[in-house]
Amino acid sequence: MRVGLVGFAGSGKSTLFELLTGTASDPGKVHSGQVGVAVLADPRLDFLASLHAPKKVTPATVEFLDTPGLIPGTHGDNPQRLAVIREGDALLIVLNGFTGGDPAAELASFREEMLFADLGTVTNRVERLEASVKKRRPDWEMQEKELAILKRVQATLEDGKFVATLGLSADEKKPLRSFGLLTDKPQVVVLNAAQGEEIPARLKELAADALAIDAKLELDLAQLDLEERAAFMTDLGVTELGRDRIIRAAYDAVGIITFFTAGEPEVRGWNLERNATAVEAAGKIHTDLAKGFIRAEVTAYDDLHAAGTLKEAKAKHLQRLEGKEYLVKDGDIIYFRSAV
Ligand SMILES: Nc1nc2c(ncn2[C@@H]2O[C@H](COP(=O)(O)OP(=O)(O)OP(=O)(O)O)[C@@H](O)[C@H]2O)c(=O)[nH]1
Ligand SMILES: [Mg+2]
Repeated sequence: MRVGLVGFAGSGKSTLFELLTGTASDPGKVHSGQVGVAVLADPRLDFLASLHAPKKVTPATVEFLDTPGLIPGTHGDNPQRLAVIREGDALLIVLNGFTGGDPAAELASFREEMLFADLGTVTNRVERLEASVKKRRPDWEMQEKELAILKRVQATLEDGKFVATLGLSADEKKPLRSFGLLTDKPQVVVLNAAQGEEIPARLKELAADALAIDAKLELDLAQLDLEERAAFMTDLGVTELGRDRIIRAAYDAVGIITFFTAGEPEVRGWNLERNATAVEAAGKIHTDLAKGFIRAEVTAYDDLHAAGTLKEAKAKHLQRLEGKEYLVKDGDIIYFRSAV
């Protein structure tokens, strides 16, 4: 899973990138998208590790992409700057809340840039297809189908609406996939503002789930040792860090859950699309495990946690045998029986 940090120049993307991934932003890499890996702190993993005493503990991770900031005013080369994140699964829009601007207006104009960039991509393709369909090339019927969908998309964008609002089926979306349309991606809106600042009502109207973080302060805090950090947090009245909330929001926006494998060699968290099946989960680990799938032995995390020990879990028969089509739940601990 890959999430692009986007926004206007100077909104704090690179600061947030460093906070999320622990990697400093490199100006030489940002223009083509710099990738960093973030670990979601997950207490469930710690509990599983305490049960199994494994050689290795591997948390689930998400990749964040630092991208070049857009220049306000004219569209300019903003579409090219945004092209860096066309392959991402979601956008994390970072708004500047620390230099006295209006973040709601900033979000509105950023969304206009997204619409403008998508409209450019789609219009380009529509024009090519129209020319091509006229020539009645061998695959013109396929192209005509694609053209019909693209024209609906184009009209939606011209109307100032996001492609996501069209509710296209998976089949209809197929020809759109290679364009990576920005307004079809899930979004997380983050206001980068001084600690304790409220999210303005006007911003909430545009993005009900917007989150606030003081990226610079949290980055400074992250550089302290635990004791100092706790003292500073008490002084500043910080009770919850924004970093973990943001990563969790990214998981939710993309629709990713975590399942676990747990044993002596390794306790590990894995990302999985919500509503994926047991055999798809096996495929995340290894294609052979999916091919030879026999059964999944599944324990719900909450049940195991309530039982407290592996022995107690066994006595209570918490483990269920599930087939290929079982829909994996967030927190499931799975052992795959496989013939390969
Ligand atoms: N006061 C304050 N300053 C911040 C905050 N976040 C970032 N800054 C400062 O704002 C400036 C720009 O931050 P960056 O993280 O580089 O912003 P950016 O979005 O990556 O900028 P571009 O890459 O140029 O688009 C830096 O000097 C940061 O130290 C914040 O939450 N509060
Ligand atoms: Mg930057």
